[in-house]
Amino acid sequence: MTATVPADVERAFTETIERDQRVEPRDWMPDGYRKTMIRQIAQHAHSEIIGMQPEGAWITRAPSLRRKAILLAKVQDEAGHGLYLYSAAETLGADRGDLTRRLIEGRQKYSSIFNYPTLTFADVGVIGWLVDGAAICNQVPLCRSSYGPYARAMIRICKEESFHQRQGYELLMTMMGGTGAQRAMVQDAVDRWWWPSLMMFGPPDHDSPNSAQSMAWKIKRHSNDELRQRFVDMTVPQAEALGVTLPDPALRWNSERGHHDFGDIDWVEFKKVISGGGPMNAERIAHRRRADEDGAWVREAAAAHAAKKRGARS
Ligand code: FAQ
Repeated sequence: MTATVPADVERAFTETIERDQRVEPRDWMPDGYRKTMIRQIAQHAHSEIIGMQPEGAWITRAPSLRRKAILLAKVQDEAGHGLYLYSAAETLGADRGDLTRRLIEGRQKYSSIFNYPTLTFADVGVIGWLVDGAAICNQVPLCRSSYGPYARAMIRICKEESFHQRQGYELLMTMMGGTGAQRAMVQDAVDRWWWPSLMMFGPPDHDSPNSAQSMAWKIKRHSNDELRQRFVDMTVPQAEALGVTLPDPALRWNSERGHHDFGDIDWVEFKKVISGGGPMNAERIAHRRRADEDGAWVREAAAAHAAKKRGARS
């Protein structure tokens, strides 16, 4: 297909990227670029939708009306992010129903982080602090991603993620000012979520097959390891202020590098989780499949209503 593309059309795409301008849905783009964007945006959308489950499990058990209202708003925001992102994928010619089918059938990925259980209410705070914190680190540069609809969706998403992170930190601050049992609950949640949060940034640069091309197309602006390092450097002082210990004996400031050194990530665990073998993968997908089946009548009714309206107009 690319062979039949006139040279000036292909050049226009290359120049758009070189000049740091945005590629828009109407523009010609290489098949590989379109495929990569659909893959990344779909995985991101699926992550937001599956990502509603770990915290959603605590809505009915939130310890106060205030905490329930905050959590409900956060989980609703995640649904909204999923919807913007599916819309962005549709501008590339993807079909939303098809993307959902691929997710449910295990043919498309979602973030590894959502395959861990939320055992106590402290997990809600730690997800806000660490998981949304990692998401912000990864997504702020995506506001300058070369595909226009994705970059614009990211601007709004990042503003909301920033609120999410603060609510998590505030919840943890409150718990750390509480009883010994509450402080222990926070430390236990930090111990369980720290390493999975570092895995969110993806495999190490030497084992990241998509990075080189995505960086050349300015879809990604920084490598997986660069963003992971940025997250560690940002989080260490926050942990100190909170009074928790990050579960890594190798974590220390390296004045020569001007960064924190940290221990080895368990990439075997990461690979297991992203291939469907994490602690909660089966449950997350089963839940999503049930929601899809339960919603089938709504989609059918909406389609019948739209067809009726079209008929009335003609
Ligand atoms: N989990 O070559 P690379 C959120 C896959 S935030 C699962 O490095 P790439 C907010 C990767 O897809 C979470 N799979 O890939 C929230 C590829 O597989 P494929 C979502 C992973 O794309 C907070 C293979 O490994 N954020 O939801 C992961 O260049 C709280 C090789 O990797 C985004 O999606 C992983 N962690 O870089 C919601 C951000 N890492 O497709 C609720 C946008 C890698 O070749 C509560 N995405 N893989 O079979 C990105 O920035 C990039 O796609 C990366 C991966 C950095 C995630």
